[in-house]
Amino acid sequence: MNLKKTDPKIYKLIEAEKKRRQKGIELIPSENHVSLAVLQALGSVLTDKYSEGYSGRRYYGGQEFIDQIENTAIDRAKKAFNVPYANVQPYSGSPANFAVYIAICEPGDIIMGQNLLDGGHLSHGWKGTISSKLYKSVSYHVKKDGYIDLEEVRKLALKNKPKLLWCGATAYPREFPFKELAEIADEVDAYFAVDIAHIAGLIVAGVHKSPAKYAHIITTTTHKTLRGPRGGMIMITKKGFKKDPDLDKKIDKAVFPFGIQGGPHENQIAAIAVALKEALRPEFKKYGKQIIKNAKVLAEELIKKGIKLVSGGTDNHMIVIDLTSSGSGRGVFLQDALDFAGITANKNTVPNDLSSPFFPSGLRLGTPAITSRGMKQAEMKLIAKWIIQTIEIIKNYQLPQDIKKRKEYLNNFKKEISQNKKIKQIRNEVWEICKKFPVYTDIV
Ligand code: DSN
Repeated sequence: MNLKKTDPKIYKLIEAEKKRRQKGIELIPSENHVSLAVLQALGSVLTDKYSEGYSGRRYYGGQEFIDQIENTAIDRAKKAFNVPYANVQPYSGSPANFAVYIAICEPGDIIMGQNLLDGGHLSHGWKGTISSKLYKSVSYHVKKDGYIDLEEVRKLALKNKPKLLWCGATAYPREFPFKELAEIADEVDAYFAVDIAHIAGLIVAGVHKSPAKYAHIITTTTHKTLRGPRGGMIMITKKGFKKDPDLDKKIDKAVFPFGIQGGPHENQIAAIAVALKEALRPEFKKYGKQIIKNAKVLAEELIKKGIKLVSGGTDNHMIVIDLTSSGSGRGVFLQDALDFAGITANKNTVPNDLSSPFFPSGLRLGTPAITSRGMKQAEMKLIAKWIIQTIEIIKNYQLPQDIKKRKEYLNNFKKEISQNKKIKQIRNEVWEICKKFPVYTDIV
């Protein structure tokens, strides 16, 4: 029985989601549209298989083909990122990062990462998360200009002597200073782990520098610029093995059986293998270049109209709009209004945000998904125009100071915006453009 007959409710919802994507513009920088080949591998019978353990040393029988699939994914990851070791089993990025902690830290050890409000990731020690409860977390920040404050990183590292220094972020639009951070980590004998989740595809495409020479450990998700299925990987560099020849055993064990998860999802691993094959093709270099070209044009167009961007622009696939000049906590209005206009983006904190991550003062945009659809500079100019028009439409809405009043205020805002003529017009214009750029959403 196919899905349509077995479960019409879920079938219809999936179809509705496909339509939403086809009719709208996806600007969430951590999302992408995978190829049909990736979808086929992900939706394959491999989902049935239990394969706890590693190739050649599993706890279940029937691994003849699974081992070959996982080995292929590992070989391609090693080639793509120029590293001698890869573990492709982590379910996603946060679990991968957690396996790194388990492998090299003891509870109570000091870790350092980029502050969340400055673009850093939750799993790099943000307060309240398990990474800050089990380890003593010290956060570093960006400077007024939006670039990582290397002087502060060095001061904090010398003072705190961390066991682990993270580089990597969820909202950092500039190239990461791998070399400089590695020098600081080396100075205090810390492990230097680089989380390349956002930029993995850009690194493979050769349009962002690689951390392979500088880091000991590299973690990543596989579904952002790399354009694979949701998933995670942990890699060890030559430098990592020099620091700790047992690092591979420690990482393997931290993933399974002593750490973060049980059986690997081999359908996901097969789909990662397919995505890596695609990323190793020459066309992917063009794709990476176009992602950045598109982001730069989008940023320039916004700046021309007086929109403030964190760090004043972008070097990668991402742009962070800073709305603080018109009041704090306004990212939520822009995200919701754009949603009604058929443009999906996500609210995000900006450095020194006086509001909270749930009501942040910024909005994050990214070009990986629209570039996969084939959109180029001309479309970026249109998208910038629509965003600027939407910013104008929401300009008089302000978040109530009283938190209890926010829900009702936002509900009213959404009601009004959904009826706004200009927003409806943008939605129609978005749909007209989207028709020219179909998204692959069917498994053949
Ligand atoms: N949630 C991811 C992102 O959007 O960047 C990171 O975990």
